[in-house]
Amino acid sequence: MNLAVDQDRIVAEIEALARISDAEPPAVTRIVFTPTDQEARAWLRARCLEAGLEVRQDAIGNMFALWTGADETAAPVATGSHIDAIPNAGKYDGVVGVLGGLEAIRTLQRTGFRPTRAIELILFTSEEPTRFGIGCLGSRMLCGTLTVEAARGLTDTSAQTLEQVRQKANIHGDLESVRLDPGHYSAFVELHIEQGPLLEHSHLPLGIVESIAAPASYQLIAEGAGGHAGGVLMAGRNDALCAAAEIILTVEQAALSSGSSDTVATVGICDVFPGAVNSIPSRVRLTLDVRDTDLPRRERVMQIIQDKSHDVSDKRGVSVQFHIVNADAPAICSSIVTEALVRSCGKHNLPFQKMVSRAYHDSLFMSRIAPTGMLFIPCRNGYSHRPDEFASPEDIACGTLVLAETLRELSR
Ligand code: HGY
Ligand code: MN
Ligand code: MN
Repeated sequence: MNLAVDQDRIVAEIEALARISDAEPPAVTRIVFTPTDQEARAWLRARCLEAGLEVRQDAIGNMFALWTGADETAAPVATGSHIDAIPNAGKYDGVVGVLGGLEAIRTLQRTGFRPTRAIELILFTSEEPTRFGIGCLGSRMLCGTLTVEAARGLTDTSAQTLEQVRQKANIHGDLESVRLDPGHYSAFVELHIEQGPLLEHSHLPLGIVESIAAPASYQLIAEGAGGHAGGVLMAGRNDALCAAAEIILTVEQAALSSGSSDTVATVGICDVFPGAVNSIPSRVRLTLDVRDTDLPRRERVMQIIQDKSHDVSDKRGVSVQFHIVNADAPAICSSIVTEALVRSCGKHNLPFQKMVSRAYHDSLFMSRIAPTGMLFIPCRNGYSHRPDEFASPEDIACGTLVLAETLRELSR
């Protein structure tokens, strides 16, 4: 039976969710476990209950909405993404995968289809690193790459522990119960905006992801003597910010000279202490985000950055300490899922291209416990993590249609 996505409804729901935000429209800010995030979760829960799904939440706040299958012994097939948003972001990152997954389920329901395997929609907790400094907190715990002990050691930007934040957000349960075994799901598929310009440049509506680049992030602390901006002559300074500035340019140069455009490196945060106009910076905190599709190449770039940072440290008499936050392997998508996506595109005569995901996603970690694939739709100018992030209703509906078709095949 033909599948017909309700394009108007999914667009209206994306707009409704975007209004649950701590930023002035068109920007969206929705930091995990804030009252706004809780309100958005409650809104989504209501939509899932309306669709007749069984909703539960685990001890780290991952939310699961289950459409039971005819064979309750069969491992479900899952889809999903995130709704948390970094400050001053757009309304589509993550949301397209959650609301697209819900609409894909409703589209199948409207045809009278009954899955053999259950289909489960997952809302992952804290895909963005904004609050706890590490991305994909919920999916890392689901697949076990983040241990309960390591999770308990996390603190947020206001120095609250994960436990304190969880309690305030009224999320309970034993964190040990979050982890799912390999085989818990038969497959996982995530619909997401590309967050890059390639599909738009190719004038294609769909991208089938073959691999997800390997992300690593570090905190870098530079410490010098500081002192009075007037009284300390230039020759005697150990200016932590000047050292950090040299290191930031080293980061850029190391990525540019890696030999591949697949290497990217970014210093996204620079905190200066004491931050006074007439005081020499004595302490600087930088965050470093380095990614590559090739793990050994990423490691080589990191080594160059660390070696050159220590040269700057020696030259300037400023101590430099690296603290690793995460260093993950890339993910190779499963042919079980990518071939089902190809067949689904074929059924609807929709063109696509195979591609790499340069952003990380919860799929990076779901691939550790289930055959995983991703389906991209274009976003205008490739913009994301910006208020002018945009995906067209037609592209969202097209991605949702192929997702529905793929879930139909994988749940048979
Ligand atoms: O940073 C990322 O790749 C993702 O958008 N959190
Ligand atoms: Mn994002
Ligand atoms: Mn995302």
